[in-house]
Amino acid sequence: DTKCGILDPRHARRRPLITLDGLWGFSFQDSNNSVDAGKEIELMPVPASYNDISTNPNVRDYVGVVRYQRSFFVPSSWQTKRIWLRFGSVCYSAEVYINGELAITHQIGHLPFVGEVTSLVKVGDDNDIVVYVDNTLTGTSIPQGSLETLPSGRIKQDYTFDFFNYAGIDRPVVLYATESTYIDDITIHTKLNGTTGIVSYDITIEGSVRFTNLISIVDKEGTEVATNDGGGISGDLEIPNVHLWWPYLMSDDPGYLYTLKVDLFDSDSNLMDRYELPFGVRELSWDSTSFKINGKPLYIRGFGRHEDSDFRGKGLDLPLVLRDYALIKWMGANCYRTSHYPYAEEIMDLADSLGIMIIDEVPAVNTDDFNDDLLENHKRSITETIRRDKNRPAVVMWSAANEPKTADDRSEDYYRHVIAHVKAFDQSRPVTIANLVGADADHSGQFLDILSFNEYSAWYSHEGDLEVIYPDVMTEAQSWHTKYNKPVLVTEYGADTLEGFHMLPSFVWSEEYQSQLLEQNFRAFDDLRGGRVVYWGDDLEFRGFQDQARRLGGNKKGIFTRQRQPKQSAHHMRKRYWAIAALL
Ligand code: GCB
Repeated sequence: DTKCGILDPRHARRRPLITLDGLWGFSFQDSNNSVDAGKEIELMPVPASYNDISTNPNVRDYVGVVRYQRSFFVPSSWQTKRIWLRFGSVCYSAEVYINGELAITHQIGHLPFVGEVTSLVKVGDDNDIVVYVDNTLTGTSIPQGSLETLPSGRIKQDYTFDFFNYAGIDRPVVLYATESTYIDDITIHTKLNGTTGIVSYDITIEGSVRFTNLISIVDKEGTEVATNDGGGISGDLEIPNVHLWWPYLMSDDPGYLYTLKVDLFDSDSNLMDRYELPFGVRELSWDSTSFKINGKPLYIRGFGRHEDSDFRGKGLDLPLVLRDYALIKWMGANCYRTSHYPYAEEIMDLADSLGIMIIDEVPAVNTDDFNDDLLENHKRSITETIRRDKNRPAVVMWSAANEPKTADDRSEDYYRHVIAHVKAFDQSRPVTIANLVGADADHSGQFLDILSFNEYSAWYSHEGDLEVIYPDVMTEAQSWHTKYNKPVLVTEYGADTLEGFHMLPSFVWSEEYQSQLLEQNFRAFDDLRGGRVVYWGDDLEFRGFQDQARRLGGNKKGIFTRQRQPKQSAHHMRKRYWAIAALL
């Protein structure tokens, strides 16, 4: 149900919560596909993708339904409460059974979902949970894929994007309890009036108990700075001399967060629910040549990234999350795009508090058809991404798709609907699409606020000819700007590079070639700057799939290895990012 809220229960202060992370029982359900995946692996960690845990290629490449199972105890103190089950994400679709009864279904990976299970669980007793997870991608799933039957009879999943289709219960699973009446959703918007921050809030309460509520804002030190004195579930609060939310290196105290506290009382003044929403006060604006935060032009120093690592695939791994932020700060970067799906809430929380801006991309990568079912799913992926991330100060832009086929005439109507859907939820942030087609052929730019393009000059065309980069990038950026008169962002560029492979004069795949390729791009970015173009670069090595003979174990364009160590190019880009930060 996308009408209800998806508040993270970990920010609720009166809700008991039980984590269901740990080892679950695991089995393959489709014998025709599993070949002899069979009993290879009978336990599976949650959170994690299941593909790389075993040594069996049939486990890695399995297509179809797998079964996760475990038991859990619900304490008797939950007797009078409503009980909820929440998944941070399951790739791709999930059917959840509690004590043998269907409790929740959900499709589309990388997004949280929740369902009420009060009537299904036995309180004060052991319970059984089974989750069927299907990784099959189809012509209408987001992202899309298709199935192929090989001569051996094995069914193979094909898709056109280049990162491995990891599957499983990739993010934490929690069971939590509320009273019968509880805070279901909170939406806030912030703006500035001189030095005063204006926080508009809109709160949804579910349940039938008569309630009163109290809303207040506390600063980082815990001091109350505004309160609504007990009235109303929507309105404005003012913070005089507001401490603004700034990106990393744009202030001495980046990522400043206040907390919106919502208290819900019954008619006897008993506290029924309390939610503490961290938020930042900042205002975004954009025109035909620039993108500003709190009135200051932004120069985006960033990356495209992936949730991707050895063994875990896309499974949440907190040491890795912190390592990635350490690298981002070391680089002097201030932003990344969640290429090509929304990242875990734990990752997003840190972006908010560290001041790392996010271009939040929905999972629509390489959509290449324009049917109605696909459009509905695409819109739902947007609804669910915005529902989850709408209050985050770090999210400064929505990316509605990566490399869609926007040269196709039918894409015009399709993207008119997609972008209108984003705008119906949120007009405070600009919307972009990371495009691959040239400006001349494109049909999407008319609906966007910021134009983004991916370019692989001297890699997918003119391999080895570094001198083509400067004119290519200049022409491409200028033609986007000329056609639509909007700011332009370079969302991807790069060259696959084998760590430790050196060659002079430089040669494709060498560390020297990657550094020189960046250098040529930087030249173009500098000449394009003049307020008109903001840009960013490419990212991390990640695991691909084996259709790609030109890849070595995956995509190697990262300036960091998959083990999160820098290549020569990272030092190079770092110098530039710190130099740019110092100019501002
Ligand atoms: C792209 C895609 C990205 C790929 C990259 C590449 O344009 O957006 O997902 O990884 O190209 O390296 O081919």
